[in-house]
Amino acid sequence: MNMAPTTNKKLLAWVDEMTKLCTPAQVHWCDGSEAEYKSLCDQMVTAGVFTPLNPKLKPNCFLARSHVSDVARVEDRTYICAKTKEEAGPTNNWTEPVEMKAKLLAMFKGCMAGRTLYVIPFSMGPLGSPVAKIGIEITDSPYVVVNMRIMTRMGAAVLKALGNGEFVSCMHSVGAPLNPGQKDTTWPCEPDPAKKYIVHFPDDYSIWSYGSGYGGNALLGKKCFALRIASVIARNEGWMAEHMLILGLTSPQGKTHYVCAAFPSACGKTNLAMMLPTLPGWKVRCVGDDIAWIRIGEDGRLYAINPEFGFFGVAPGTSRSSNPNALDTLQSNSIFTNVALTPDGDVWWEDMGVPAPAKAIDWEGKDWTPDCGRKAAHANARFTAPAGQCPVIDPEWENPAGVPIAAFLFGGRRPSTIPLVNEAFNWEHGVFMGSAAGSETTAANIGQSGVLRRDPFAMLPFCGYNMGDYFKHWLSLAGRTDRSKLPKIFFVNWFRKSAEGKWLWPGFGDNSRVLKWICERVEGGGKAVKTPIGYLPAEDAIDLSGSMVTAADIKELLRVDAEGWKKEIADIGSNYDKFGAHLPAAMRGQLDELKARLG
Ligand code: SAT
Ligand code: MN
Repeated sequence: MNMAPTTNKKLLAWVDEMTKLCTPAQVHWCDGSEAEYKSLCDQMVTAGVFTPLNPKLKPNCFLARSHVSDVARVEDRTYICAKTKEEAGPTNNWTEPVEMKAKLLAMFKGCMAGRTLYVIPFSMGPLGSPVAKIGIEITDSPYVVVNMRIMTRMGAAVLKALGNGEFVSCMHSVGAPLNPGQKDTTWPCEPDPAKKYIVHFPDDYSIWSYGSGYGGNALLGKKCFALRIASVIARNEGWMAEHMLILGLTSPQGKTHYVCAAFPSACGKTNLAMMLPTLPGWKVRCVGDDIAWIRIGEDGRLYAINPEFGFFGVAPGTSRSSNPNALDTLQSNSIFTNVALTPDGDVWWEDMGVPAPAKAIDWEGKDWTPDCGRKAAHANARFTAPAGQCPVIDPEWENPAGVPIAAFLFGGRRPSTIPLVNEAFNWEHGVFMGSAAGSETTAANIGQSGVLRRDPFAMLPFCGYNMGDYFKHWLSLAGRTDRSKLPKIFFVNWFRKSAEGKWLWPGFGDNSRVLKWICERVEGGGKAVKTPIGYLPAEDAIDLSGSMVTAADIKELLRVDAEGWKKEIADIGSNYDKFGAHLPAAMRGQLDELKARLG
């Protein structure tokens, strides 16, 4: 046990209480140093948890394989334990908090036997930024410690910044105590899905996660803190915690606009965030790929920071053609989970854009060949990579004040009805667009493929309170600043198909063509036509120079499909019904006005 490097009474008392509850063999306060990282990685290599990759190909990189029962975030085991079910709202699981606390205390009792309890001080946001917030995660997983060091600013400097201040307490255990003499498994966890719990207490800003060691279930700074708990803090304090990428787009003339975009999972957020534009002379720079914390600045504009320090990206599908900058980011100092291992000690996954190796070890640790009928990597295999290694990381990405936001984008995977890009008439109409967002499910989602799932603001799994009240919070921004300073709002859809089922839009780097029009609109230019659904680009307004998109395709991409919209309106309306009295009247009003405009 190392000495507690803090005099924060609340923190000392909490760590003491949790140590007594979980009865670990030892306690380790993480200092966040390189030496500590190395020693934990070495320890996991010795234990067989980590496989070091070939240092010539992937220096300082490791591969981990999770238990087959522990491969993704588990939404059905995720709870928002507000005082009442109504406060949690219709889109969240809820249990009465006193009852849930009792259940958790029983589960955590003795749960770290034979293991080390690690105390991880971390900052979401640049250290010392007035916008940043500090969390302390307690975990019994060294895998979590090393991932947290990549994903957050972590260690001794955070404790110093914390002083005697407040922190969000994040309690985590893999839920696999070790009896004396018992041999550990390479991925300890609670294999019974019904015994995993990811629990949030919005009233005391605390998180308890039990039974899983994977991703957002275990790296508690990300979805649990920076979205679910932060959305509650943001509502209470008058700012916003959003599931959005942040990118800077620079024109050939050198003018930069920052854009925040919210898309449900499997819509290419990481790809857009670090895109290589096909339009000559245009540059995209990445501030963040997943989460934005947004505040009103002194000048009345909205400013965003990326609270994270790394990328936790989906590996399958990441290739030279889909996202060359992500591939360059993960070449060193990265952790890979549930991808395949090649004979030369490199990693491989499906749709990596390089030929499959003749043989490999798959994500379950089994021998694999291209014709064996199984996928080599799990569909939700991930890389954890330092954001600072991204070749197009924005020079302002660690600016403690954030970057000024010119536009918000909402989007989803929508094969029909929704046009390529649609600009809201005003703030309220834009909030309506966000509330109506949805995406067709893919094989990467759990459940049936090809059904439309409404995912307002891409926050369905991440809003820490009643989503109807969250819509209200968005609307309230208009009353907190000069309306003319608010970002313009757009709805985009890269996934529209023709009647014959062919993709109409190339996507990826060609999305820069849409971003260019958005920047023109922000600057007061860009040709647009007023339609019943919003301002659409005039037919020749999108720069298609050098692209394969035909005149007929762009016409179809920008067509108002009145019949489709009637169905859309009915579906949005029935989704609204579930919010009852919590749905702001302005949202139903927007829906009625849209209906009236369509005639
Ligand atoms: O596993 S995470 O929740 O961190 C990421 C995701 O689900 O997109
Ligand atoms: Mn996400």
